[in-house]
Amino acid sequence: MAILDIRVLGDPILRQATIPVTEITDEIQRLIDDMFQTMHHARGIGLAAPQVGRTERIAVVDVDDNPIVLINPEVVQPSSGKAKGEEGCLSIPDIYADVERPKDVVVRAMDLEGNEYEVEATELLARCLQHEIDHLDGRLFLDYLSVLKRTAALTKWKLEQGKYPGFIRRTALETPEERKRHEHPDEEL
Ligand code: K1U
Ligand code: ZN
Repeated sequence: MAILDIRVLGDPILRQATIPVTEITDEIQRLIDDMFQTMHHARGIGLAAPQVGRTERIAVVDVDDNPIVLINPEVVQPSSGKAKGEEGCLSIPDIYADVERPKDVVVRAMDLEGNEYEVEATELLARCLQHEIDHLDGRLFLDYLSVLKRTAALTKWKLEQGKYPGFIRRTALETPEERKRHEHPDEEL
């Protein structure tokens, strides 16, 4: 398994629609394993393939220790009731905002064995599933903000983005220990 680099705001791949998966190969299974490891390492509750530079329609989520694989997911039933809640994004580090979305959703997707399933979700899981499916359609939570709030978020992001040359967040090297191990692989910590 591997911790993958995460693409950040400004990388065009985050604005591209993804391509449905037609065959669940060993390579796709490895990608999904790596996505779980990357998401957990980054302390996220979801991760979509474009965030790790891939174009497949795949996402993973893990809310309340309930890991879910989503291959070719679609929201099939959004509730008419809406809810506002705070969102962050592993591709826009340190920027948070309240986003209004359908409160509950039914999502249809395929699992690792290629079996179709539906998940009925409420609260944080519903929000996270919608956030990840948005990534697969090239949408980001910033797109839902008022002009004023989006401008404020983008102004803050301009101050942050220099930390991510080439729009790459090297998640595996975010702690001083990880950086030291990378720079001096033969030294004991
Ligand atoms: O797709 C992503 O960028 C992951 C994102 C998912 C998400 C968080 C909050 C609401 C909706 C979707 C994150 O995990 S960002 C990390 C984070 O801010 C967070 C972690 C745990 C609970 C709440 C937020
Ligand atoms: Zn995100």
